[in-house]
Amino acid sequence: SKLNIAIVGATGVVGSIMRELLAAEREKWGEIRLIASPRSAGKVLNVGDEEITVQAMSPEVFEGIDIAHFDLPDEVSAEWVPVAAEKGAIVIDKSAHFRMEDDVPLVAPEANPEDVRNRPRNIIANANCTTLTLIPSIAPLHREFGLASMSVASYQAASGGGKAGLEALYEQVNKTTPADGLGTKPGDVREALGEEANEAFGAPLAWNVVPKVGGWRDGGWTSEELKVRNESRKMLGHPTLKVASTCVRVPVAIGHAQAVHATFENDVTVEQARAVLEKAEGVTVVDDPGNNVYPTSIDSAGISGTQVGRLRQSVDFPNSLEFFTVGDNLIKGAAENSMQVAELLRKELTES
Ligand code: 2RA
Repeated sequence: SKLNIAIVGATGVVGSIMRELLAAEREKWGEIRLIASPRSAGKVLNVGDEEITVQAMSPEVFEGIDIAHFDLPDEVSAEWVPVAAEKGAIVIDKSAHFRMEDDVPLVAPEANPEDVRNRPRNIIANANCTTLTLIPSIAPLHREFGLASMSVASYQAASGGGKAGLEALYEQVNKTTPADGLGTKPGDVREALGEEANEAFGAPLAWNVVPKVGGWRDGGWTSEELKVRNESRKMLGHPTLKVASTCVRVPVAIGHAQAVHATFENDVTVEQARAVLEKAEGVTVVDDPGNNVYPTSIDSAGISGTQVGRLRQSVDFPNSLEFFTVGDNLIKGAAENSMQVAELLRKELTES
């Protein structure tokens, strides 16, 4: 029989994409239950044509649910994910809380689909959006050529900060339009936007590029930079992978981009790498630079999977490649990966 699904955090920006993705494959699933904080309970939301009333979070609301997709702040997931699992649901959790725990698999189908089966706590974690938009290209290259190290610089969209982040960017852009001459003198953008423009991203994002994503950690690192390192190591099954990362917020609505320098154990040519990427799941090669064809953030918005281009042989480093990759941070970076993990579970539980 069909599996019953819960979307927990149904009213958020990722929750609304989850509802769209579910509507597109509605026939695969049983009941769909929408769950959110008591504040949102009673709202009616659509999954396709179906109108579903949002229910408040409680232990009982998970009765009869087979798979629960969670998209909640870390501390709320920490409390409620074990409750849902206790009630018998397999939880796919998008928060950072469980990701690095040894008895919780961290799964992207392009890297380690087999790990879904190893879930002693009935919890499967979904990685951070920056890691998830990198994995579809780096994982197949690692399988083929053996990744030794990577250096990653990210260019992350405002919607990584949820609805509030996106609204903050629009507000700042609207407040600085027309912008003739703005951003050409020290302090002019800060003055135009006022102190409150520091709240969402630590510095104004309109007309700016901000080298801080997430919270500060020891040694001057940000939480986001450490996630790229630690989560990549775990999903690639490569605990000694050398990773350098710098995470940066850019004034873009949707689409996390990354410039990657990757060094492999084995020889690799651009032609070989391109052949691997062209066959890889979740990757579209967009790489015809002479015709201005390369991945850009705006072209990734609303699109499944990731795009890769600007593929080059490193000039000064042996066995190394440079490339640029972009993916919709709300789709492959969150909702789509969660749905792909659910699909692995559906096949395991209903087709074996
Ligand atoms: C961001 N990675 O882009 C975060 C969201 N999980 O802010």
